[in-house]
Amino acid sequence: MQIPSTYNSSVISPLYNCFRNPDHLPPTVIDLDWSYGDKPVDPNTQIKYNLAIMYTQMITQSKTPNDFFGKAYRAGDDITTLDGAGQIEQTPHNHVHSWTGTAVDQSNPIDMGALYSAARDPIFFAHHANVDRMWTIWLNNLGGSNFTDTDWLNAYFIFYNEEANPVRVRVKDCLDNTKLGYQYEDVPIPWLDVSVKPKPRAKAKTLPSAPDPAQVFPTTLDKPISVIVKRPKKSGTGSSEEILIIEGIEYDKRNYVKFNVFINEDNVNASRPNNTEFLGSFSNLPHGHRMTVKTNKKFRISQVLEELGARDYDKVLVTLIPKSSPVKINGIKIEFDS
Ligand SMILES: [Cu+2]
Repeated sequence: MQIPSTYNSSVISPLYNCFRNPDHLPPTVIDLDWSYGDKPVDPNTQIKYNLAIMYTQMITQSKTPNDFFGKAYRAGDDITTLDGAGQIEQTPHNHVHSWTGTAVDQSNPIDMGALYSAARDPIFFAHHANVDRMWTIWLNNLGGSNFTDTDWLNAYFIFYNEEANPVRVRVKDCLDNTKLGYQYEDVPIPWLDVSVKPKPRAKAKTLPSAPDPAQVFPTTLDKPISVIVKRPKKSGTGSSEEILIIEGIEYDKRNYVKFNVFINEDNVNASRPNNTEFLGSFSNLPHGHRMTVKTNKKFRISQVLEELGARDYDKVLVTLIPKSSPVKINGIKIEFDS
């Protein structure tokens, strides 16, 4: 879980890039939910956290293609009000970018830490190939399925072939990697093992008092915020899977944005990424142009509440911890999965 040595030798490797965070060169172990300013932990502990993060993101939080990939984004859609990026795009994808990039100038990144400059670093291609590999693992090992939406299947991109002629390649022609002539090495995948799954830090707590979301939002997340959110009552035959929705997260796309989210955690400082109370994070990698966007972040919480011994609670405590410049947030609610 570190930058492979072949990417790190300026003498022998064209894969070397000088614009990487000097504190994150080998043998430093990557932090898959890294925030600017995070203090390093010992390598074995970091590996334990990373395995727990992968279990959460790939198994607990990614039940459908929309969970994994994010909501549909069609030509003509208003991109300033998106309904949410995919779980994997956020964590680990975004954090591998920002962890690898240099921390020299957060407001003007020229490296893996920003969307517009990431592909200047050769390690970008290994990173994205690995995200593709996560998709294949999700399909083959975790019962995932591809989208059937024809807008997605027929979407196309123009590439140049080996004779330098442009060719149109459709998404539906790229879904089976064996047809593309490659397969991933059959290596152990330790995060598939249930033993790495996050464990509750403390079970069945008495929740501290905190305001109702309506008393707090809309607000700017410039300090930790805790609210008590009512759970919906089940009626009818629809899904009983509850989704925590952080609504109307508003920020400028040029900015690095991150905040962490905890559920039923009365002592956030004691919580670690391998605790069930840590739901995950919201993040944005800086883009090149100014654009104010509004989006939502969703977490599946039914299984989490069960594991926290809170199945029968009628309310949950949600805590947001800012890890970047402030964002505006419009509200927090819980709905059944639609
Ligand atoms: Cu990327």
